[in-house]
Amino acid sequence: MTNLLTQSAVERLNSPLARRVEFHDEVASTQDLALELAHAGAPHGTLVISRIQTGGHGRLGRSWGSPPGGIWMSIVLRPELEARYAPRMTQAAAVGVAKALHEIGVEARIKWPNDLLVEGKKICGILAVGGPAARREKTYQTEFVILGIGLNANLDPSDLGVSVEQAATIRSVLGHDVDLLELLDSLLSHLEHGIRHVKNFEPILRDWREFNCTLGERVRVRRSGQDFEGLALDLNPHGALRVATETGTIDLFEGEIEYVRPHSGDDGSE
Ligand code: BT5
Repeated sequence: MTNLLTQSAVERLNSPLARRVEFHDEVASTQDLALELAHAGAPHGTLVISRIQTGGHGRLGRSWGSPPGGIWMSIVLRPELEARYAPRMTQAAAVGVAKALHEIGVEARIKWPNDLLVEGKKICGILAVGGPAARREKTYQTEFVILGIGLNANLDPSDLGVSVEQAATIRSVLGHDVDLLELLDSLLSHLEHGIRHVKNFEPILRDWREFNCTLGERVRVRRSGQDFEGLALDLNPHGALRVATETGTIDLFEGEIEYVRPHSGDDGSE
């Protein structure tokens, strides 16, 4: 028997990341709603989740297909994190999602910065957006982070409005549906663990190295109008990707990468 994903069922999970739950049947974007709530003072652990999003989006305003059957959620976090460590949040979340997926037999790998892929196809996208930074003692801290997770679960890749060559779902990987409430429970507890370690990042770094599919790849980087190639060397302690290029080693805090595979072309995912 599968559990229904409802407001009260999510509340009963008793997760520190779901201390306040806003469950919707349909919203434009859980991310935009969570952002509004955060600006209005919503506490750490405010979870906005919806069965459907009509205006789900990724980075740079790209649209995110969000029909029924996925987990579309955004969490208000107040991690008291120095602003310069903000990129760690995406990587900590990626590790949390990877662990939850591996537990159910979905061997997803992290593609820097914010994708989880199964055999090169995207099954989850992460969107961590920092709020304003405020000066606290000698450092700048992010007031809040909105952590958005879009996880393709009980639906077909063809439902998503993107090329089926580029998207995977839990159903397409396992050949059956899963209990969304149990999945959410596991996801929240792995995310909570990751977020707790965002200041003492070493354990996350270790897990990230184990789950990633980016290190050791030749990558083409697109960053604010620049376009160059290099070898992905490591994740640095800030959560940035260290890339060896012809002109030296650089740390990428944001940007897009494509894998360069001389014989088969890149994997086409973004
Ligand atoms: C991301 O953006 O991967 C972050 C997506 C975050 C979505 C969540 S859902 C809950 C919360 N509310 C929101 O409104 N957003 C967050 P980006 O790296 O920009 O990738 C976007 C690209 O992924 C698109 O341009 C498509 O190519 C592809 N795409 C769109 N929908 C997809 C899906 N459901 N599954 C796989 N790929 C998809």
